[in-house]
Amino acid sequence: MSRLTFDASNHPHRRLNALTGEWVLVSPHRARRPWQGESAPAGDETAPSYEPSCYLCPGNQRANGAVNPHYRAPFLFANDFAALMPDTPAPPGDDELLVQTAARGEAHVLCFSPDHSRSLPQLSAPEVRAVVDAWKQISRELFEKYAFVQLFENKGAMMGCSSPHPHGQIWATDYWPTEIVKEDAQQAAWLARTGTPLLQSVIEREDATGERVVDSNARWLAIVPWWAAWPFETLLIARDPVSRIDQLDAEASDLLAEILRRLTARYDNLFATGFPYSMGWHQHPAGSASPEGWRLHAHFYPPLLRSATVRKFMVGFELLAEPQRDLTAEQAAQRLRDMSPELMEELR
Ligand code: H2U
Ligand code: ZN
Repeated sequence: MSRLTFDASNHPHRRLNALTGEWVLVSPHRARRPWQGESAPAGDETAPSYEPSCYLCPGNQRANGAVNPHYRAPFLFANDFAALMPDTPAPPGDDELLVQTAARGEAHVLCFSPDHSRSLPQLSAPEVRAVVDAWKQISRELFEKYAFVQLFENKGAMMGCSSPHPHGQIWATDYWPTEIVKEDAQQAAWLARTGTPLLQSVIEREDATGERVVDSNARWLAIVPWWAAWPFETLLIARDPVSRIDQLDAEASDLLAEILRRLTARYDNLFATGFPYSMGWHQHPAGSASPEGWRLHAHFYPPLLRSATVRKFMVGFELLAEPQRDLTAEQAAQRLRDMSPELMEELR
């Protein structure tokens, strides 16, 4: 028999990810383990603005021999090693055990800036706005042909990113990828049950308590979601009823650039390093039965836990059973909120 009352910052519990329907185990008492608190810079010596051996810098030759133009704004090109092709034949689909299906699409690379050394928090507001505009345009074009468009950025060697030159990728598919299938079903069910889009309900709740808010402006809300699995995972949600990035008006686009700079600066400031992550946009897939249930949002999944070099591994129980975290979402949000939204001097 237990006479203890539940304390979310002390007692193990599970939280439901409302967007995917999956659970995460939270073990906050483990965060009380002694913490050596190292936050030494990872020794990123300042990169040059132009790197002769970089595949992505202006004027340089790529791995397949193509030469980049001397671009001065975001530069988009078709991925030379695309994971998807527009015209692959369908495999035979008649085996009930070894099941396969066609996968067609396109992959592109978007260099955020000609400058090899400056990523989102180092770019000016107009430069980040230019990235937003490039995302809007390529997304609109690809959704004319494909069922889903994934805009994303892998940042940092720790995330398997192959080049430090600031860039993102765009993959379009003629099918709904797994995460999108889950989010579509969850958002449709919430709208049907409550009459409100799921992420609108999240915004209202998070604005009211502020506990998990990291940053906010008139058009955007950045939170550590209730169900975060990665230590400093965040969710950036549009306040407007939009479900595709190309629906953002000029002011929402400017304020997106602003909050992206502030959020990524907080990340970099946290461990005084170029903070690695995978981030990407979720938009309503073509053919969704419930596009009104969708709300445009971006996920940031950063691996770092305690310092520029100490990362969280999703292994053991996490890999075999379900994701687990020590730090609560509220504690992580507090840490990020306490960081300056202006990049620290030595990282500029
Ligand atoms: P990452 O940084 O996440 O590794 O992605 C870089 C992408 O750039 C990767 O998909 C492509 C790779 O195929 N690429 C080219 O298309 N051409 C090149 O010359 C180098 C890299
Ligand atoms: Zn470069």
